[in-house]
Amino acid sequence: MITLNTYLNEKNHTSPAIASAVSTIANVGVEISKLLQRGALADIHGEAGNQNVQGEEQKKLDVISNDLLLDALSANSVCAGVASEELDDATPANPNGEVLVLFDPLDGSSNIDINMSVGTIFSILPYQNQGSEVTNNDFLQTGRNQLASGYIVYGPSTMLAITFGNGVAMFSLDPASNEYVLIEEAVKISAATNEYAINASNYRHWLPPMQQYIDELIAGKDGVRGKNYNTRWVAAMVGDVHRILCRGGVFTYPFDTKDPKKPGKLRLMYEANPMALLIEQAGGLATDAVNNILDIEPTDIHQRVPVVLGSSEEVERVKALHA
Ligand code: AFP
Repeated sequence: MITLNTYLNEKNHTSPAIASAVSTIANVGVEISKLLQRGALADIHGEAGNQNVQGEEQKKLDVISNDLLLDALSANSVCAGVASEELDDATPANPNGEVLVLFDPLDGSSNIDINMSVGTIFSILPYQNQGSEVTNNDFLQTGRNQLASGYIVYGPSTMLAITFGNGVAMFSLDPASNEYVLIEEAVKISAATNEYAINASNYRHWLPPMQQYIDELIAGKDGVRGKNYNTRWVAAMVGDVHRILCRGGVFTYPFDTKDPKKPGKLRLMYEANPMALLIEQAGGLATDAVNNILDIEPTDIHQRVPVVLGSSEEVERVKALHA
């Protein structure tokens, strides 16, 4: 039985600083998992009564999870600063720290109150300005610079997926010992799939190539793709990406014209980039329909981006239709 701590420290998968940051995040994940297990009894349901920088209503658990991660990472000397979906600007920590941590503390907030899967997504970047206090600009690095990325999915069991740029490992949290135990060391996504995830209620706002792609999947055996497809939608990206890492599939939150200020719903730095690295490391692809997600030059820590990721045959088809 290999625990996360053994994996991080004894198998030389990564540097001590990155291992320490991941360990801090994983420990907070145990706390969030316990709160979710108690649900309404832990007073975590309902609205917090504030809006975040994106103008979205914050749930109580968004705020609690954000505070837990912020406090724990700020107290870890390896961390130079953090950026979060729930914080307007980057928060400086130790100016001599080696890494920057970005996170979506609680992905899939609309699932909290209905006892469905939610998650925590994180991305770790090198800090290139040691000795100075971090600013937002320090975080504006492409996804290719990520030293590690991963998520914790809080479902019927709590699981953690992580990459250090050399494959994807998956762990399951043992609630008896509070240890994450390795269950799969080389996660691979099949190139072909017959499952897709999209919120189809936005169909009329999509660009014609995305409408054509989904039309093809719905046509199934009778259309150009020649096989039947099935839809799955968790409404938490963590849940959909977890399913794709487990059994393949394609997930997309594409460009849409619903709100001109939001060219896609998902955030590049703490949602799309960390998931794109996991997906690529498991043999899949991640694109905004034209460019690889990991090559997009960020201009803002909260910028949004269209996302198509998962099994390579499907992602290639979407790219071909958009070319
Ligand atoms: P939050 O970041 O507000 O929790 O939203 C979750 C999310 O960005 C992503 O995880 C889901 O795939 C997507 O929203 C669900 O969006 P819809 O509510 O439009 O289906």
